[in-house]
Amino acid sequence: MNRFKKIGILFLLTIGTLHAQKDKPLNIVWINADDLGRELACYGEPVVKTPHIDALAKQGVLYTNAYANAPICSASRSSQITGMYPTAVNSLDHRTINMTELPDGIQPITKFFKDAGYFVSNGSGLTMLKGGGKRDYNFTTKVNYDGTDWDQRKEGQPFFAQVQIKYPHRTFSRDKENPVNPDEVRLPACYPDYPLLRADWALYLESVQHCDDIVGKILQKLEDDGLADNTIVFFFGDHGRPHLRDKQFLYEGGLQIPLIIRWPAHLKPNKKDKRLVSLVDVAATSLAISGIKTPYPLHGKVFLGKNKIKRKYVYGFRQRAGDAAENLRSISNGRYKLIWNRTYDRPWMQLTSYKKLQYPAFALYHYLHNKGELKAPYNQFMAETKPEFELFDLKKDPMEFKNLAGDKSCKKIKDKLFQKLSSSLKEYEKNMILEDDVTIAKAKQSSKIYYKKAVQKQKPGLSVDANYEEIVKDWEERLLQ
Ligand SMILES: [Ca+2]
Repeated sequence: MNRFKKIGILFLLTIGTLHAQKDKPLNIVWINADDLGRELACYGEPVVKTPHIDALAKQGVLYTNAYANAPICSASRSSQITGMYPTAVNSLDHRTINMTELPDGIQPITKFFKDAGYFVSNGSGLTMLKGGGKRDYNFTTKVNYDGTDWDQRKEGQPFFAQVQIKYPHRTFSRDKENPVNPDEVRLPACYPDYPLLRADWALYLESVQHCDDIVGKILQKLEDDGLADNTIVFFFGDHGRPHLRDKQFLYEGGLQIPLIIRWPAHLKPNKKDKRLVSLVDVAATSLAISGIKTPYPLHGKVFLGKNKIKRKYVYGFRQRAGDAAENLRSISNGRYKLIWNRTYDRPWMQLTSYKKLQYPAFALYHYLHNKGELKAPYNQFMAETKPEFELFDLKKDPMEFKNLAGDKSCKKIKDKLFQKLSSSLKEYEKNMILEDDVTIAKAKQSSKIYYKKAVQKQKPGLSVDANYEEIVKDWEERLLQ
């Protein structure tokens, strides 16, 4: 064989190998941070130190308009793992009491990955995938994972791996190496400036820094395992930040999430993407870019790859959270948001034992309000009832304080959003079983027991019957020393 022929064969062999590598399925990793809002340096948050997540954003695309569709763990996670809205899988009530199987033949997306030959895992970031990760699904259908760590797969097997990070979920953890000074934080404008709230916010940011540490370790593991180049990483929060008017509510702080995607050699690095993305889309997109089809259409929309579609609206869903039974829905086109408070007869600040225990702001608002000292516009949140509709111009009023629902000049947009929301809900809510009074009473009773036990354990010295003034004092002793 002459020299040129040899080189020619070698060239063809090389091309062949490259081609085979290109066609090999890519691995998918979801890094899911519990209760993480967009309070990261790469999203413009001052003071907080998040070098690993910032580096990921530089290597990938940062989504500036990504939203969860339920502002609470279990409902959001049930939606993430099915690619369906939480109402469609009867999973909207937090830790649903009367759990059902997934309806209409709906399956967790893990099944479709497994059927396609993927190793499917769910590991805890805190234990570097040695232990199982948080599930928190509100349905009885089993979600079968093959393991906790991609190391456990067969040689050459592609994987769909979830990494669950318990930070920054409350109870917050101090970061002794990089403490955040409460005097230097930028409190969101939807909260009044009180030392207690600054201290709580600083602790939140320190917990975000713990989250960043773990993200760094997981990305390093991918690198060390030689997998960084053929793995698509999705990093996101399971819903918005764990603060008073945020988590559990359909305001921006409850639904806004960070979303960063690194897809080597496909997505141009260090870019921002302004498109509306819903967290339910991550499932549909992960399957589509892996070439996996589902036997029924998912509610999530594909936003990457050749079959991507533009999403015009994002939806928000809220039902019972602990003792607080609600029925709230929202729709947003990115500029205007309509919230439909179907349970308008009750206050926003009805008792949530979890918030009473964990959120200094819950006690502080009640305490200040009782004294007539909670100022406008913050005191709106203490009203005895809600309006049935709230319409906000997110550009002019990002803190959502000025309700435009009764404004004549906004009638057209309000009607348009309501029409779209109510027609969409006919489809999305058809499998939602509303809890009856007996079930809600059961939830209230168990929340009461939870509060009693937790106070005795976490706050010795504080009476279970302590009033809001006493609870605030207790928080001040804990946080303002
Ligand atoms: Ca959560």
